[in-house]
Amino acid sequence: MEKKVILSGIQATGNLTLGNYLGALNNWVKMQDEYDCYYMIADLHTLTVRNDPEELRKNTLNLIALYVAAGLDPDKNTIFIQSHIPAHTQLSWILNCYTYMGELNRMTQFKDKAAKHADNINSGLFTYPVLMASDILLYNADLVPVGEDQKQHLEITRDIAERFNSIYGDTFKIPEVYIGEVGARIMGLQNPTAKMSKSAKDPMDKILLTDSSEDIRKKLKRAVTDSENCVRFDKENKPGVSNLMGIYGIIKNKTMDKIEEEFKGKGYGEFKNAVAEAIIERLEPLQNRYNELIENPDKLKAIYEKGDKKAEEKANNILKNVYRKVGLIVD
Ligand code: ATP
Ligand code: LTN
Repeated sequence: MEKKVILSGIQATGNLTLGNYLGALNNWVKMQDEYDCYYMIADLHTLTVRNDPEELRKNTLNLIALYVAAGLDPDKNTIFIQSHIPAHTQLSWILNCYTYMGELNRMTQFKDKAAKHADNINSGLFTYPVLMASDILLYNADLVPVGEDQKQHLEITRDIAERFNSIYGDTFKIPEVYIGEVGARIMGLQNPTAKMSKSAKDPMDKILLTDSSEDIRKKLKRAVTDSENCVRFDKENKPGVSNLMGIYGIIKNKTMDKIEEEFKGKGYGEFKNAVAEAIIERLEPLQNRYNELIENPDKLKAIYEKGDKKAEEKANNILKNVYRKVGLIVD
């Protein structure tokens, strides 16, 4: 039987956080044997906010290194760069013509980003979900593993695909969102009611995958908790502690009950230390592999070139079919 197809991606907006790792990458790694996986660097999506061009190029390569360092085997997965496959922007134009302004207006990511970048509410930011739908539909993806925050974008992708299919007959596979059981939403350390985000301005709010052990300890020490001094899971009233428990639980594979038991009668100081050490232990092998790869740009290039080639072939076939269906002349 043919393997089911997975596609996902991450924007090249900066160094990845523990949230990206636990919510996305860590789940991808678990899927690489069972599925035919396509993982891209969403560099075109990154352009929806202002970037320094050199930074963007650097972040794109760093991200490829992080994918591999986190455990994605380039021989098993198709790792590629979105902008290298013209079919993404080509399909995006077509799908724009099948997407309503009203639908895009409801996207919470658009509202959030528009509020954050009030001086640059560009139309790319508005049509971001249409490009994302193109990314997914070009590969006939069955499953799209993402964090909770991307669920709405998957819903609009399905709506666009269904609309297109109902006009032109079966064309696109309708993808399912896959949200991992754990790590779906890691919150900020300083503001535990908002998700940890790699583009957050406050460095204390996020743990980067490349942070040193000292930095991780420092950030955990300063993480916002509450005055109860009791390790108890209660997302509503104790968002800070609950978030740290969530992180610890994923890394140590422990339930919230088990963690409460482990830290019964112990204060936040001891608990935070344990969380910091767990993170450090998990990230160490990843960082070693990352440091090795980043010194070797030729190897990174070979990885994405191989991925680009495979991705392009598949995407072009689907794009051609769409061109034909809507009435464009194809050879
Ligand atoms: P930005 O700050 O640039 O918006 P981000 O940190 O939100 O970036 P994205 O590139 O938007 O990251 O997302 C990459 C992947 O990581 C997506 O699958 C997203 O759902 C997931 N993700 C991002 N932040 C978190 C988080 N705090 N918890 C769990 N998953 C997350
Ligand atoms: N918007 C996504 C990144 C992304 C993506 C995709 C994820 C772009 N294209 C296709 C899954 C499938 C995000 O995580 N912020």
